[in-house]
Amino acid sequence: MSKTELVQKSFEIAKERYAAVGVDVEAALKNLQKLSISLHCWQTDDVVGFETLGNQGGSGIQATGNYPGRARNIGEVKADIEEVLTHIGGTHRFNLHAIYGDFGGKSVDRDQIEASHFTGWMEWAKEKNLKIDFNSSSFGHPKSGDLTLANPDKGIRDFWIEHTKRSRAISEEIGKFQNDPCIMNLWIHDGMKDLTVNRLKYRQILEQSLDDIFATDYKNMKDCIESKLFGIALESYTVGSHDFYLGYGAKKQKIVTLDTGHFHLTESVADKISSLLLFTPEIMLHVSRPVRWDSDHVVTLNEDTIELAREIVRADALDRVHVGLDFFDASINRIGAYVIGVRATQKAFLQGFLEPLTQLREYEANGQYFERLALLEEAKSLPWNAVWDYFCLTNNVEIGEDFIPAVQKYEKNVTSKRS
Ligand code: RNT
Ligand code: ZN
Repeated sequence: MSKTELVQKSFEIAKERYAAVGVDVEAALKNLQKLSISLHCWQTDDVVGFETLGNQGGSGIQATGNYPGRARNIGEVKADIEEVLTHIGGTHRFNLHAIYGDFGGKSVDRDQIEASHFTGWMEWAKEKNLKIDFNSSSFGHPKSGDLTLANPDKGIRDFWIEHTKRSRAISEEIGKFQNDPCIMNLWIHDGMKDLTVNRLKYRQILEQSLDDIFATDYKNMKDCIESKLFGIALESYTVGSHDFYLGYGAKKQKIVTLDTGHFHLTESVADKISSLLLFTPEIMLHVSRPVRWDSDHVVTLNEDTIELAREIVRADALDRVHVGLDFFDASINRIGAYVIGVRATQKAFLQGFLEPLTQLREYEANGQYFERLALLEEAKSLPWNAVWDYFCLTNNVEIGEDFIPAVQKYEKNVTSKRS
């Protein structure tokens, strides 16, 4: 039997198994097809970007590894993303950072960036049927230091306020151009390596800076604010903590970004979805994988990711949740890293879509908790993978591990030739 026939046959069997527990597999496939994942640009080049000075390092984030083949210019980033897209089904988005502008070899400081630096990206994205999301970049700059928007020094603070305002204006232009809101994420590393006696003061400054930044209302972009537990060399205090942004987001109706690597390792990010849905307008996700700390490992199909996806599906909140990825592993093939991470995220959502929710909720309503737990357990081994293979087949992308040689081929022909 050919692989195609095998996949089709397994799919037909899976469909019946799922129907027996009340799950409509075709509906699940439709939902998966609609799931648009924002591909972060920064896995292509280890978060370096294209400013003439280059990322100056530091500022709380760090890519580790020196696997050959990093993208060195905009053309290479585009080529790499185009390659990634050939291995994943669905229609997706592309998440740009401000430092990835097309500065034409000129030194354009962060308080000088304009939409014109991103028109090339916009045109390319349109051609590739991608929608663009955007991020202001506070890190890796001579003025980054330990404090940016929360800096008591007005000169430095104003520089970053200007950068962030411009990032919002650029996002608005992108949103207009693509006729779809550009989701702009604001993450700053601000914090302290050692103990501070001014926790309140920096948070007050940050609140004021944000109020100033958000004073202009836009129609074609949406603001997200991303918290963090700690950054490298900023271990003792983070100004933009989860409590801070949760409070700010609830009060000012801003989208709170949940980066799955930004919490205590035993804290459930999945559990936060249902609360945020009640008090903030929408949710942005940075799906990542922390290994012992915010290590930004490639997303895999682990329990945390599956539970996160399930919670979104259970809350019927797909139209209010933006799914983006955030990892940067410089120690393995970077294109392979994307393909693994996107496919793992899709698999997690597919498992969410295939959950026998009606039956589970019926058990719960009846107080049948043994039955609920039993079905939850059995659902884990229902043949979701047959549905996944069918999704890949119908999307004309590799089935299972067949994407490995495809990625190897690109490495041989393209990335291995970069010095
Ligand atoms: C850092 C945050 C942030 C960055 C990107 C590059 O810890 O997760 O989202 O990873 O903006
Ligand atoms: Zn993040």
